[in-house]
Amino acid sequence: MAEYYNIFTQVQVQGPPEMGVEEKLAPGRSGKPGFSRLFGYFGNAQLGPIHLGPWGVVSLITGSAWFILVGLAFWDQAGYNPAIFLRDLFWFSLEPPAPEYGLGIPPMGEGLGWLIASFFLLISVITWWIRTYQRAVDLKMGKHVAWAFASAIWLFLVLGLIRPILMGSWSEAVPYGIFSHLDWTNLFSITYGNLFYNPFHALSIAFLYGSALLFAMHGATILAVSRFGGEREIEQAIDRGTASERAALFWRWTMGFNATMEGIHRWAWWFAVLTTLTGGIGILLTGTVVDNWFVWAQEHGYAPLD
Ligand code: 07D
Ligand code: 07D
Repeated sequence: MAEYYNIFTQVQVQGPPEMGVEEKLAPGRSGKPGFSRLFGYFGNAQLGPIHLGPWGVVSLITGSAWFILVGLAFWDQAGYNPAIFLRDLFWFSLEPPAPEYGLGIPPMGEGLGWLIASFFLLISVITWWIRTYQRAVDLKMGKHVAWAFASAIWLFLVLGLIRPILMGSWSEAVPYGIFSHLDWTNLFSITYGNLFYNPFHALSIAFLYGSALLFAMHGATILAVSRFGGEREIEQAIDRGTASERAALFWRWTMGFNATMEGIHRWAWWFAVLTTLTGGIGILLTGTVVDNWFVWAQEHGYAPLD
């Protein structure tokens, strides 16, 4: 029977809460640890304690300020009617200032709300990044999570800060709304002559699709050898057991090539990171260097002339 205690059927052993490494490495942890069997099915059953720290506090406060400002704008658009607020929630939008304001300060109701909310979102995202970096420093870890997150932040900054500044107008930035940000995305593509002819958009898509494929392959492979202890990947990376031997053989026999227990995580990291890294380059070039991607593609032999 023991062989069937794999990651699907693990017994949720529960002892005293695991407090982690020494207290001095994570000062200011808050919350009394609790346990949830349901959470145990999805991940670890223990909840908390959580490290807040000054950066965490700033991030949560400014993130909430952004969220509340957007919510208040929506509430205003709903005419302070809760039924309409719920009905039209996905269609409300907090819009950036109109083009005539350039990078100036617009009056309230004409984009000032968007500008203030954006300021808070910027602080929130940056301080959350510092938090990921600082937690890794304190735990003497590599900074891989922070640098991967930085790649997503790069695209976020290009979309909402760097490109609007280069274009000389906040009106270039993305509105805060569920469907309005999709409309913005669509309009952006149309305005600049079809984003499909932007090779960086194509690269970003290839890395996005590649990330999904790699994640599926890796997740499936580890699950498939979990009965041999495959989910203890890191031990298997330095001391290959039968699980990683079989996982490697599976792929070598299937497609002639196999990653290694360590290397597969580098593949995954780079594919995910390159999605937003190439994407950010593509957006940065749009309207600044290239006005029409279809025309650009024709001129560069990327699209047929007729
Ligand atoms: C699953 C991790 C959890 C995160 C989630 C997102 C908010 C926003 C809204 C206050 C994978 C939480 C969302 C806090 C609250 C308000 C008004 C991550 C997971 C669940 N988009 N986008 C979504 C953002 C851009 C595009 C969904 C953010 C670009 C398309 C969600 C940003 C362009 C589609 C969302 C951002 C673009 C979406 C699901 C920032 C080009 C969809 C996201 C800050 C890249 C999909 C209705 C998800 C959808 C969707 C959030 C930027 C295109 C609301 C925060 C400008 C085509 N986007 N997006 O699961 O269903 O991410 O939209 O840059 O089809 Mg978007
Ligand atoms: C947005 C990184 C920033 C997010 C951060 C998160 C919070 C929430 C709350 C946890 C997503 C902050 C989080 C604040 C915290 C909680 C609760 C990552 C972001 C920091 N496209 N397209 C891409 C495809 C078309 C367009 C990328 C496919 C059309 C524009 C991706 C198709 C038009 C932009 C991609 C397609 C168009 C993109 C995004 C198909 C519209 C971008 C990668 C099959 C009609 C973005 C270079 C990503 C980009 C982008 C895929 C079609 C427009 C690969 C598959 C032609 C304007 N598109 N697209 O990871 O980088 O985003 O482009 O048709 O800006 Mg596209």
